[in-house]
Amino acid sequence: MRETTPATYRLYGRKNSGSFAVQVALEEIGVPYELSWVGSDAGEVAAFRKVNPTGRVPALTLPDGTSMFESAAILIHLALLHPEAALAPPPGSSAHAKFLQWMVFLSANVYEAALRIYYSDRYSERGAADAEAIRGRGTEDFLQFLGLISEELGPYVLGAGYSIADVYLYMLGSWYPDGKAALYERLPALGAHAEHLERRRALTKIDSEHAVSG
Ligand SMILES: N[C@@H](CCC(=O)N[C@@H](CS)C(=O)NCC(=O)O)C(=O)O
Repeated sequence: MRETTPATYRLYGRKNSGSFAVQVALEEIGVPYELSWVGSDAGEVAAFRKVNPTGRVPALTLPDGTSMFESAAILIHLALLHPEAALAPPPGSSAHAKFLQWMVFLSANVYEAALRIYYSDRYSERGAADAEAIRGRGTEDFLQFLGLISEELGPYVLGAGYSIADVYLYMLGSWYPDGKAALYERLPALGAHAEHLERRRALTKIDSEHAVSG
């Protein structure tokens, strides 16, 4: 009989980064995975570009050896591949359409605004000279986009039903520069949402490992 090594996922991440939501998804699915923390120094990032040419985390190597990046794409793929984990409504349903809508909204708007906050000097040829203004506008946009989704919570992103979009939202909110408590004061619906999520074992486990700031 042929011996095979059990195929596993390999998640490339960094503390306080977008790998948080992917790690929670893998925990909720209950599949084996290995974790590679990618350091920020130039040599490590250069080596990591073989896995993800953008040099950014998260990236996920699938059990067949394929590597993929973009946090929303990874989460959607995992949700579709592991329907038993109920990370998303059934594909083709209207609820799944809303799931896709919010996943892309969070990635294209909230995550993007967070990058302007944390990498503000990259957004102008003048570098650090314009960073404060860029950070300020990024923070305003971040709050505006979160405000928009917070009005839809009931208590979850999709209403009564939990999905991995909730973990994605929770993670992004935790990046608010003044901390989670200040964000929840501004947007109480997000605070109530976080209380629901903090009852989930996988999330609290990874929250303590990542020590997401806030
Ligand atoms: N659109 C990408 C953004 C990924 C991204 O920018 N990740 C940040 C950490 S949260 C990163 O790797 N930053 C390092 C850098 O840009 O040098 C995604 O959703 O995965």
